[in-house]
Amino acid sequence: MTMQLCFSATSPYARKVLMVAMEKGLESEIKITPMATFTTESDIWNQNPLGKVPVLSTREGTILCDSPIICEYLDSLSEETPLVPRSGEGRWQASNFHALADGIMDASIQRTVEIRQRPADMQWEEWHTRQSLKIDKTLQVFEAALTAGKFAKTFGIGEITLACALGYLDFRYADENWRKDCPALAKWFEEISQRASFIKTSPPEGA
Ligand SMILES: N[C@@H](CCC(=O)N[C@@H](CS)C(=O)NCC(=O)O)C(=O)O
Repeated sequence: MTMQLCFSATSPYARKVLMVAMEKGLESEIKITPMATFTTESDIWNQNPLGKVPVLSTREGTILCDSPIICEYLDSLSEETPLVPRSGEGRWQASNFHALADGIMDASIQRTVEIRQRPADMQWEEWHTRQSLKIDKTLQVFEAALTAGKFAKTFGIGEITLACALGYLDFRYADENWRKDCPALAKWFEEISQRASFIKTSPPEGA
């Protein structure tokens, strides 16, 4: 059965899933269906009771609703280019990097929702500060891990997710310049940004 991906071009989680599909050579098996989010009118509610993208309808027709589980499913479809080592310490390292980079996305999305959905006179400054603290602290963890040579030699799930999280910071918060305190990460990101899967999934400018 053709897989179907409920997608939003501005969602870093959806971008991660599509990048995973591309890195695994599965792109041609997936029909991409754009979905509106943050509205009760959207068809996304018929796919996911949480009203969020991404959602994947699998080869078997099972509906998967959260990006980590979708990535795990796609990775399981072939032994080629495994995105998570199948066993050993590397497995937990990769999964932890995945969770931390997802956390950068979570904190960034919290800020974006606050800024874009909530009236200007109801903005809660402390909330932005708290989310920014999470982002800054996690970026420093990645900066230290990269400097200590702890990134995977291949482009694994942790690296893909981090690339999407940094891409999202550039997309929504370019003026805050995350690069200033993360020189190693900035250099790594410049190289990673040349990958076809990253270029092809860039969010549309001005969206
Ligand atoms: N934990 C989820 C998060 C997905 C998520 O928050 N998606 C956002 C778009 S970036 C969304 O659809 N939000 C709509 C809503 O919260 O109503 C995942 O990893 O897939």
